[in-house]
Amino acid sequence: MSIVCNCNFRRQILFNNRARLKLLRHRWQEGILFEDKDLNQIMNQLHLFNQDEGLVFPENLLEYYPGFLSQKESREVMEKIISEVPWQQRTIMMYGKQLLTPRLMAWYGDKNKSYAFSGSRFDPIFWTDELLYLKEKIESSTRLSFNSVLLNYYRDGNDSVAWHSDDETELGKRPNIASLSLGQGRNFEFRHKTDHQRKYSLHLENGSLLIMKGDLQHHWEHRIPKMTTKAAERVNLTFRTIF
Ligand SMILES: O=C(O)CCC(=O)C(=O)O
Ligand SMILES: [Mn+2]
Repeated sequence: MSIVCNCNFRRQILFNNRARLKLLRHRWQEGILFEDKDLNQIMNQLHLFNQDEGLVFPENLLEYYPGFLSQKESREVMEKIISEVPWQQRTIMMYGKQLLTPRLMAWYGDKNKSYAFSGSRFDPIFWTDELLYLKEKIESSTRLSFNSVLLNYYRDGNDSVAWHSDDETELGKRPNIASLSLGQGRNFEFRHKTDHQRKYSLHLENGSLLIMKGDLQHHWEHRIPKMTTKAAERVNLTFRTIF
């Protein structure tokens, strides 16, 4: 896991360790046991750095929980989802042109929770047991609730998602979006809408959970860029609330 910014490498490490520490604290609050050695290792690493540096990315916009699912469970869930979901490659409007999405997609959720973006409308397929299990696991850990999920299937490193923000009106003003990553680790890049020099990259690992919240979608765009090296498949699930 690494958060990369164009300013300070030490801050990246600090961010990673704090995010991990927060996950462990969170698990502790949930009454889930974790190994002391994990915590000690992280605390020791934290002491290597200047405590005053602060977080690179504000915690009120973003939380990152690596290892939300185990490596093994993540791979198993990914294989099942890939084989069971009726994937579609959609036509969307981007930069004034009709383009095929460079990835496969599907939309699941409660009845009547349709979602439209970039000129493409998705009507929901009703929850499978697998997706319902993941939704409930995320809901009980985060104390957030969701009624739908967008699935993206990146077949290899050539698949991607272009710069965008998830700011459609049906998601509400400050949407909470829980993004579960399975399979190949990929870089998730953010840039500020009015200052593209303010750019960050978070490596989303197999089994990690990212919570996007607050004003993130209002002020920042994100993307998954294509990879220049050979890459395996990845599935990303973004749990959302449609109002
Ligand atoms: O694949 C990801 O991690 C992000 C996907 C995404 O941003 C989206 O579908 O809106
Ligand atoms: Mn998005």
